[in-house]
Amino acid sequence: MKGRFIVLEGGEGAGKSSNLDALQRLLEGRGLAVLRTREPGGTPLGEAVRGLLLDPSFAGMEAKAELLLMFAARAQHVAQVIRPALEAGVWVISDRFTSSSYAYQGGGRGLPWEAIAWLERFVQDELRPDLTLLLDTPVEVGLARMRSRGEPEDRIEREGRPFFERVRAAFLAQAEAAPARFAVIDASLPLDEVQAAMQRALQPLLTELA
Ligand code: T5A
Repeated sequence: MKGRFIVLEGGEGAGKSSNLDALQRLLEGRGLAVLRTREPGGTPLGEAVRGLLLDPSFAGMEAKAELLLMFAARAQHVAQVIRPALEAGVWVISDRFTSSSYAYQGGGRGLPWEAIAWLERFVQDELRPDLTLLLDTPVEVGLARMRSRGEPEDRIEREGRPFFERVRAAFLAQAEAAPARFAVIDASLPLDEVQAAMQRALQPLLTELA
């Protein structure tokens, strides 16, 4: 049986990193082989591209260049890591995927959705996540959490609040358009409640295994 492809999405500081361990433990506890990966990144080439994308010294990066770099990293990630793992029956958990391109480059930067949809088909063919867990918080909550970590901001984190409001709206619009493939989780709740909601959202996929 093929593996399943699960993506964790959300705005800055929504808590993806904080919840990935719990998600991995939950799946491994069911006896599943799990591969954890991230975007942009996930391969040596993708991680090098991530460095370019997040480097604050490229402050003037064109939105179209940003979009194409995201998909360049994704093309390598899909071919080298995600597809082979799924074919081998491994469950893949990715910290971000193409929904982030629609949210950040589409919603945030205002690039046309048709261009992103074309790149999605070109790079992924029929590959789409089985389930996207969208960790949703009010923008001010996410930004306050992000800043409380005290780490230097990367190029994208330096954007202003209106940008992140557009990103949030674009994530929610995707979830509304495809409710069977998205679960929107209130990530402003305490971590144990967020993780319980993630577990409930995964139940239909886990039930298929029984
Ligand atoms: N990008 C990516 C695009 O523009 N287009 C694309 O196509 C793709 C794939 C990647 C950047 O690239 C952009 C989006 C991003 O800007 P990233 O590292 O994946 O960067 O994304 P970030 O959102 O920057 O990830 P972070 O690690 O900063 O945030 P997380 O993982 O969402 O948040 P986390 O878990 O580190 O939590 C932040 C803080 O909040 C606390 C944590 O302890 C931590 O201190 N916290 C909570 N506190 C209380 N209650 C909770 N429920 C909490 N959850 C977390």
